[in-house]
Amino acid sequence: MHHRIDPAPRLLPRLARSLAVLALGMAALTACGGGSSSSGSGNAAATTTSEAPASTGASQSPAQTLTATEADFSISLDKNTLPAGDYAITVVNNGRANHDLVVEQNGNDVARTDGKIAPGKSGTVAVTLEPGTYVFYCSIGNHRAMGMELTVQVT
Ligand SMILES: [Cu+2]
Repeated sequence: MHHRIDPAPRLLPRLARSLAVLALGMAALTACGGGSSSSGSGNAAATTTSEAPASTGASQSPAQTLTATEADFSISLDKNTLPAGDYAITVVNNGRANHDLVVEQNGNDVARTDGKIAPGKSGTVAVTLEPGTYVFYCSIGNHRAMGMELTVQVT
């Protein structure tokens, strides 16, 4: 019986000490909290570094180039097959009238040149083409009806 009672009084001081150590540890952690701003900025720097490869991955698909040549009154492209993707379209006006280029999908204009293009000048259109049918046309006057309309298949 005596042997069973003895251990208990020994445990209590040990528990008290453990709690005291825990309290000290908590205090130390709290004190470290003030210095966590420096380690926080370190984490931010690491995050910025890790984002660099991600942005590189996003730019892995550079815009494909396409040239649309316009005349009075026609539109022609320098490519017959257009795989889906981002495009930087150069619009060259070889005509004597002002022209522009509008990209239409399902009856909705999705991209266009920034204003009209004077004779001998060129413009650009940035557009993402999805698989399907598009129409490239000139929106100036009655040019579309006069032939400045081109159906384009994107695959
Ligand atoms: Cu035109």
